[in-house]
Amino acid sequence: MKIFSLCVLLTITITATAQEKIPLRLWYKTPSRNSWENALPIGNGRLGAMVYGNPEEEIIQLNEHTLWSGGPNRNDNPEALAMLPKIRQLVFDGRYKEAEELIGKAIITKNSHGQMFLPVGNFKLAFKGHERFTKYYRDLDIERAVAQVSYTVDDVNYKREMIASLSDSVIAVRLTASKPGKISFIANFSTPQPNASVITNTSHEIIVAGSTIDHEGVRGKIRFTSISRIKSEGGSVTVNDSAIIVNKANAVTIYISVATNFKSYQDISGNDQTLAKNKLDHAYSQSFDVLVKKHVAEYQKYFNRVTLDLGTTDIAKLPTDERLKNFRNSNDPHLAALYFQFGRYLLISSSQPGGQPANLQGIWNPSMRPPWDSKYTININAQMNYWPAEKTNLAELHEPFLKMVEDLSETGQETARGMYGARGWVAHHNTDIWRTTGAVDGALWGCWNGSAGWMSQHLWEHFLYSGSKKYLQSIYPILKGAALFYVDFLVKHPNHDWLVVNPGMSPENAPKAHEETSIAAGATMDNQIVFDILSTTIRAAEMLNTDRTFADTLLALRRKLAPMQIGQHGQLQEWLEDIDDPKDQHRHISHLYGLFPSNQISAYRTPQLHSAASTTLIHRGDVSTGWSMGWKVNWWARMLDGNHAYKLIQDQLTPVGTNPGGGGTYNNLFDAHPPFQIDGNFGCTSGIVEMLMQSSDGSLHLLPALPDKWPAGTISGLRARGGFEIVSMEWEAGKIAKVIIKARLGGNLRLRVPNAMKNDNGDLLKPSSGNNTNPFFYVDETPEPIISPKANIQLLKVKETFEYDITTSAGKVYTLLAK
Ligand code: FUC
Repeated sequence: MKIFSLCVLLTITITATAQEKIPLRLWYKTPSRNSWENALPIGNGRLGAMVYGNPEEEIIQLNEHTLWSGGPNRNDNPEALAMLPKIRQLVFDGRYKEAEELIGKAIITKNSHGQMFLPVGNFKLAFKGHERFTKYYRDLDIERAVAQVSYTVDDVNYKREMIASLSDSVIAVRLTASKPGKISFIANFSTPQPNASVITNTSHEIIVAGSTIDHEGVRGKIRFTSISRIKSEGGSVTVNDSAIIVNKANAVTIYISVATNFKSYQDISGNDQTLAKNKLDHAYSQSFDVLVKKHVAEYQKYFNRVTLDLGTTDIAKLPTDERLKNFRNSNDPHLAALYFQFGRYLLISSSQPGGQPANLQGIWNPSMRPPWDSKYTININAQMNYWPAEKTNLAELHEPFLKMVEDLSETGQETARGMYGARGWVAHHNTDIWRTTGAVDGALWGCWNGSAGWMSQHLWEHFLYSGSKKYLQSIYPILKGAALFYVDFLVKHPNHDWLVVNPGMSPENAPKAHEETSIAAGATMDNQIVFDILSTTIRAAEMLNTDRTFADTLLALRRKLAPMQIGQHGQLQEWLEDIDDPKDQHRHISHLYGLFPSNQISAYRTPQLHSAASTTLIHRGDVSTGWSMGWKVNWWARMLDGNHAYKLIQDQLTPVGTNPGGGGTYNNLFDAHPPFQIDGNFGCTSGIVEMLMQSSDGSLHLLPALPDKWPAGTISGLRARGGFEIVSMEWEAGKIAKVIIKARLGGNLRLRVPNAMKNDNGDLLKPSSGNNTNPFFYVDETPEPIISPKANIQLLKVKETFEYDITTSAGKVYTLLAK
């Protein structure tokens, strides 16, 4: 009897430890000091702030989403049109160096190479004597989107809480102490903006106002105003020329607002002063507690839609920086879940409807000369930011990006016409808040013109997830414009019967055989993107029952595109010619666009291409820049190889500086290119979904790439194409125990699972047969690849799965259990 009770007791204790809920927090035992990459990000899509948490000097580094250098401008190069035939001929003749030179003169802009996203400045609070702190703690609670700092000085416990209010458009800071009259500090504001002034007033305000800088010949036309106002409870508040001095207060609340005159890429007629004041007054009339309550409710409306539990081990009790250091060599599945949710936190904080899309740094940049201008690189990075949006149930937050695509479809028409004599619209490899669509940086990067085709897929995906025909109707002209460009721009290759993009490129990679230039005709990624935008437009026209003749034109064009090719090493060819170097480890593996985010390469439908993609991935290696590793998590998930995908998560969740020659992660869990670039965060969040659920290959596929490290877990709230929502899914020993799926739109649910399932009433499920009748799961057939006679293709072993067809009705919920 005694032995029995001991056993019971032991079991209970072990289970209790295992199930102890570790909150989703980034927390540390040390302040950030002067390291921006240790500070913690808060944001509401309009305002971003980095909180340093230093006891003796708090720094709140501020950003506003529309504070950019320059003003409305265009950067097309009008010389392109006349030179286009010559450039094309040089490329077809293999005279790449000469082509590159001419492109540098005639296609690359002579105006702005893109404007910069800039900081407002640093709001600082100096606390005399607080360098003698003990019991230090700071965190970012991503379940509530609140940052907190606490410590003790001379037996007084001090606390700071900070939010970037999603409901009230201000940054709010609350200072409290365990004893009355103990809060004394000096507040000031320093701005790196040369055309701004800082003043204080007797309303206990610090006002920063000015205009942004000129850059690359474009006049700085953004005007901005920031007002920080201090509300003190007890004590005294005095003001001098540059600072506000609070003495012996019981508690203090600080409200910070920022506004600019930016209304749209072509309208800067807003009144920054009035806007900043109105926002501030509105927030100031509310207590900090009320603001927090409203903010948390608004935040959780998004955040709580998805939960992920991959299990918890004891290491999860350590501070975040220590967990990061240990991740590679420990078993910390909770950190992977935290990192996944941090990606969602970052999207909620940096991308809100009506605002600007998350840029290379989201909404967090302290520098007047940020890396790559902290703008939008649209040959991968900006798209990657939005990969998690639909599938992690944050579809509304896709809006700023989709709106940017709409803007570009307007500005890019003039670029298409003026530079290439083509209808429709085009954009090159970068854009900025002014929605410039010219070619920048230099021929090696800037001459790539595939972003319109790629970005348009985001609009299409937004439709596939929501099923709204009204939305499809509204975006059809944008899809059509991106396709129309290719109707006019594709040219016949002199040695093949194919229509190709010329000049084009496989972004940023410059093979020896092309004289170490990146210029190409018919690069695989270009072909894949054209295939997608033509297919999407054809499909959209069909679904809207419109434009049949145009769709037929596109269909005829599509037949003339070059198919994918498998080269001599068994690799997916990056270019039209079989010139890949198996030792090439370039960070861009653009031709795998066809594997992810596109679905032209599939384990089930195109096994030879799938094998070639795997060879390419192996040649290119794992460790690379942060975003490249983030993409690789998604690719390995599409290879259905969970363990390799997990290996990439390990490589990514490695402290920056530890991966020789590659990226990693900073202590604040920001992705390191290096330097900080947010795309890797979003890419990895998307990749974790792709490991647990995919819906791009004709079915809803659950646990397609589960690593051995995550044998058991639960997830709720993911969204799939066709309006299906995983209400919850539980798996054990790598098999699905139970899944509940909501069919928002109804229709056939084709389910692919690793183990046999049954209905919760015990009924057997119908095995799948024929094509999936659900229109949102329609997949265009990938043309047969051309295979080099030298290629030795080893088809990959694909794990057995079970596939069912379940007829669903709109709004109904379906529960399935392991058989
Ligand atoms: C592309 C990449 C770089 C970097 C930059 C912002 O040019 O090749 O690695 O991510 O964008």
